Amino acid sequence: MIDNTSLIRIARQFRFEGRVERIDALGAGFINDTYKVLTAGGSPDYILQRKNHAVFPDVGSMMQNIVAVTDHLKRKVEAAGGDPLREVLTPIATLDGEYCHVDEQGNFWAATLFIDGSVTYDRASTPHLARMGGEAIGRFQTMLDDFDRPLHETIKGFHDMRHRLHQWDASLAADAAGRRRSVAREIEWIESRRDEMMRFWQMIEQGVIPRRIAHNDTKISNILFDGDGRVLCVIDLDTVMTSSSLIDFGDAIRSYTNTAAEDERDSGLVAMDFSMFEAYTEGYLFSRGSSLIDSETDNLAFAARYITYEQVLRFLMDYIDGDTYYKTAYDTHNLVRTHAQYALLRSMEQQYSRMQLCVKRGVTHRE
Ligand code: GN1
Ligand code: MG
Repeated sequence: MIDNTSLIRIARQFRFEGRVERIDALGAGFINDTYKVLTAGGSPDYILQRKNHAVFPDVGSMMQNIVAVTDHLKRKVEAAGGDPLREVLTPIATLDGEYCHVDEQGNFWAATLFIDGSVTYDRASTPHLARMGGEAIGRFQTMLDDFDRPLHETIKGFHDMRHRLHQWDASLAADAAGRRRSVAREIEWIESRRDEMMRFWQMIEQGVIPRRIAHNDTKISNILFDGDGRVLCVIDLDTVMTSSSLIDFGDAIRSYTNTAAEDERDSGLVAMDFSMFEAYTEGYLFSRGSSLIDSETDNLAFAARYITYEQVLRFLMDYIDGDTYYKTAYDTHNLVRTHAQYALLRSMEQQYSRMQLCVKRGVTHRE
């Protein structure tokens, strides 16, 4: 925990308007630590974030990505008559004109403008919210279609199954926390699906599914909504990189459709809510359908299984490694997450033909 005096000292390193009055811890991210900086009088408030340097080896490059992408998005929003300060994240520079401050302990800090009147959700409470979320990610991707500067790879092989399975094999071999034997059944969940998951990734490697710029972490809590359930702004741009549009769709489905929390202990409560799937798909195809090629729409439904499988793998791998990546609140937290995420994957597998039909209907509808 960082004490308030240190936080205020760090906040002073940024070009904030107004005097800092209070700093509150915020949000429940799995990776970074997030704070809200409240300023006196009518000055804007800010978000201050300690970026996880163990997860992001080059925070400077990551901030370069974020500045370049938000510049581009702001131009698009402005051209469309929108409000770039509310509809796009605004990174705030440090007194030195950088976008990242390194404190005495070697922690990396970055700041953005706080967007007033915004609400976040951990789960989609209504299909309307899911539809709006789908539309927003579709718009986000479309605005980045003509972004033509190279982006740094902030996390190597983030959604690359070949890379993930390499890491997985190494984790099993190392068995760093001595937990491997206790999770033989769970390991089998991963092993038995290796081939089908690699087949999907190979389509991206071979260019059958085109590489495009994507957000890569589209869970619902990374979207700011207004009080009426409309999307204000897509946040958490740490992983904006080249991957595939399908990855964003899949990761959103993984989160919007879950009937329970990501760490629900009773995995019997976890399932994919089909009405949320339908609504998200409808919204996404509404704003994105006309930009996608057939190989993308054909594999959209599978992308949800792909990303959910990847998430089972990542939670289980972190448990086997001894909880070195995700924040955990108790000893078996990553194992509980593994079980809950696996229940979601099973539910998707059971509803897969319906999911495919729904995408097909949506696509035909748009033509
Ligand atoms: C992490 O940082 P946060 O909470 O937005 C993770 C995602 C996972 C997610 C699981 C950089 O997201 O990939 O899907 O947790 N981000 C990173 O909830 O690893
Ligand atoms: Mg994140």
